Amino acid sequence: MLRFKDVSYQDPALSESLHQFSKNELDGVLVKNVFDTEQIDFLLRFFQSAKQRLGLQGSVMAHPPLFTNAFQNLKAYEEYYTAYNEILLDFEHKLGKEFFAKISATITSILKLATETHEVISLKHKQSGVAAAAFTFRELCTGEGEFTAHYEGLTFDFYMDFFKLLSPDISTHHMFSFFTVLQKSEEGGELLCFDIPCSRTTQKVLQSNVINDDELGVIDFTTIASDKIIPVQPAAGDLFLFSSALTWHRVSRVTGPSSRITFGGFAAVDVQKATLYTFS
Ligand SMILES: O=C(O)CCC(=O)C(=O)O
Repeated sequence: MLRFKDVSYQDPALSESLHQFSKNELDGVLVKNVFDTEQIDFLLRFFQSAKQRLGLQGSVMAHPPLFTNAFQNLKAYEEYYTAYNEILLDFEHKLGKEFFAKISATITSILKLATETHEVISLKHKQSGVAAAAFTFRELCTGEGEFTAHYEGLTFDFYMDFFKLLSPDISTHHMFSFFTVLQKSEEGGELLCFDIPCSRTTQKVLQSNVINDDELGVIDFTTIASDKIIPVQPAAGDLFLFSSALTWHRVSRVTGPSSRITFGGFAAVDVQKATLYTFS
């Protein structure tokens, strides 16, 4: 059974919960009330204006230029994502140093406690030296926006060539996701985690939300028994971190009038477990 825990950012039990996460005694921690309304509004306004400046429409997902460097067939997206990523990397200046430093320090202090590392660095591309944005915005628009069932371990095995281009070596088994909700949709856009083993080598994605597992057979994540589903319902300003490399999850299609907007990224420890690397 997946082990998730809720804890308030102000609660002295926060460090203990994050310590348990670092020891794999918890699979996820929902940290309540990390960011206040002013910070959330600021991030939202920043994202909306960046989107407008880039002429982006519809749902937006993270995609660092690192991906476009690694794969020729993604060349068509290069301009789009390079511009998007530049804005993210430049975001410290755009938001104001102090403001950014506070948000970044809050997230990194949580990530450090969650991994028992002392340093947090952005992953870099080996040849180009381009750093991945530590955080990104993701918007799921109504009617089309969703994340189909996946776990990052499967995705990262698929993109192994991409990870070889990164410096230094990170442990993709121990990577995790973190995000804060900036805007919820009135309906849909729910994060659903599944109590289904992640066998990594025995699973094939047949179509969106349907996989074939050598041991478990065909699984349709849209019709799965409710006792295998753990819905996670972060409110705006909460930060959720979970071991996404080894947890099946999906975000249901957004159907309410408002889009769902989150701010977060991925984190992984290097093979020596000394440094934490963030990327998005
Ligand atoms: O809700 C989000 O922004 C992302 C959820 C997710 O699929 C992930 O972090 O891996």
